[in-house]
Amino acid sequence: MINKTMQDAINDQINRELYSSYLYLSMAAYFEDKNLSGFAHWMRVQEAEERQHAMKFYDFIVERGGKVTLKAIDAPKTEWKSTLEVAEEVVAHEAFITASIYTLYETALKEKDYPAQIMLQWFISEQVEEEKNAAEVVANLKLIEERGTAVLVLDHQLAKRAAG
Ligand code: OFO
Repeated sequence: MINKTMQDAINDQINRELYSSYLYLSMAAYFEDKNLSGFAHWMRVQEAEERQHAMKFYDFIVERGGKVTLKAIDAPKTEWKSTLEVAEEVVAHEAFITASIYTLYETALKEKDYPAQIMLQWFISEQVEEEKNAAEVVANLKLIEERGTAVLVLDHQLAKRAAG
């Protein structure tokens, strides 16, 4: 059975994952409004992944005989200055999530919660991928300095990204 310290920490992480989902959905809405459907698609894929992350944590608590407690999700930002600013915010947010996963892992070590350590290893690997993907978009955007047609080429490329 999961102990209270670990349960509370994971419940907080569920909230962070759901906030991530909400933030990325807000970014998708920003891009839809700018008619950048490829970027919007990228954010929709990210948004769905974050809900899956939240559910992985949710299921883990349930499987370990604990109680999921949902908390209020903060309202996300709705406006950004540019496409680059959004992408940079995704990178910063993923770095924040990575730090929170590491803190959870440290708690799992301290609490000698071995199943939580195994479960969190999946997230540690996933974060490497998430940070890399977001950093690539920032690098591409910087490269083309947001010049009209080049942004559209990148938009087209992102539109092909498969879910999962
Ligand atoms: Fe984007 O990361 Fe969740 O965990």
